[in-house]
Amino acid sequence: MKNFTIMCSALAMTASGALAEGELNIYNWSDYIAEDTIANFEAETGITVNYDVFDSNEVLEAKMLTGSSGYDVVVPSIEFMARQAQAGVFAEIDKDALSNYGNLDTNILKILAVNDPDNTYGVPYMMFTTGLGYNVDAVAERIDADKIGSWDMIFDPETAALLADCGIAVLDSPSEIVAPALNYLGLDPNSEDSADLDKATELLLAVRPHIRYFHSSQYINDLANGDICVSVGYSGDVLQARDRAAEAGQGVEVAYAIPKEGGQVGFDMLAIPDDAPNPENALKFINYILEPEVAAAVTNYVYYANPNTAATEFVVDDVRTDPGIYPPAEVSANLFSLRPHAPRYDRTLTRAWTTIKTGQ
Ligand code: N2P
Repeated sequence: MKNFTIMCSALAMTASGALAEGELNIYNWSDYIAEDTIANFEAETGITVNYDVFDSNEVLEAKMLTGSSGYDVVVPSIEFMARQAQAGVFAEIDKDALSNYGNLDTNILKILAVNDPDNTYGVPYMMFTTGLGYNVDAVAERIDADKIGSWDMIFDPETAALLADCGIAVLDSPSEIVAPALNYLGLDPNSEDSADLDKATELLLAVRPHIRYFHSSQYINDLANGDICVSVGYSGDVLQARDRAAEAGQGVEVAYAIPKEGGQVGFDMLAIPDDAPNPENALKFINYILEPEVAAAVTNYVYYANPNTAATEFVVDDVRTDPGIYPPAEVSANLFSLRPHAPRYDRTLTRAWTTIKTGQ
């Protein structure tokens, strides 16, 4: 009888706890959180998390602009978030509800405020660069050493032709591929001039026959397994591929290079849709991510740098000193960031991207 009473009260507590704490629906990039972050948050708060993933800003943007996504926390890159915020998609962040907000790097907040005045709609989650992932041996067998770690691996038809047989993959993201193509041509990566876009399209069409596929997350496993030898990829994703290759023990060595001609540096933001069903739980999650140990654990697991000054002491040495994760000043000087597109340019870009992908 006594056991039964204890059982009943335990059940009542669980039920009332679950009801009181409720749910949280998160839509994040794939391979972008530590394996235990969500479970730890659930254990600490009693909130039940539904966690979905995407792999490109364009996919997330389509959901946000349609509305009624059902999500409470989403993670757009800053240049996409800025435009979506203008369209009224996001709720203002209640910073008073974020006791850990002061852990954020104030210089980074200032940079982000250029696109999100007063940091109204977003809290920075992680930082990334977009560069080149490659199979060290396969590439060395095929091209000259001075081409390795250069955008020539993707944009120079002669170099790409030498790599085509071992497999080239490219992100399925017009914004993040056309920008480095423009930069490679010596043009402004943020140009919205249609003559510039034509030049970038021409460049990409010239290498199109050598590109095996366009996809924004498949390259992690394919690089790790040796099924492709080069991919345009996000810094941490390529470094995760490097680890998966080492763990598989099949002799595949993967490396990441921020191209010598320069590459994109970006910030992904935690934002709350205006129609989020559980906005209070969204703030609890964002505040949880801002805890130094939590942010550091994500960085240590996914190999993306975080903007949390207080977290740095918890980032392991190998990660903190990896130039692919925390680029040194001389490399950073060569990086560019993206600005929000004008809607009109965006439509032209989408058309150009279809031309590039279909190769005609
Ligand atoms: C995670 C990719 C995040 C960086 N897989 C691109 N925003």
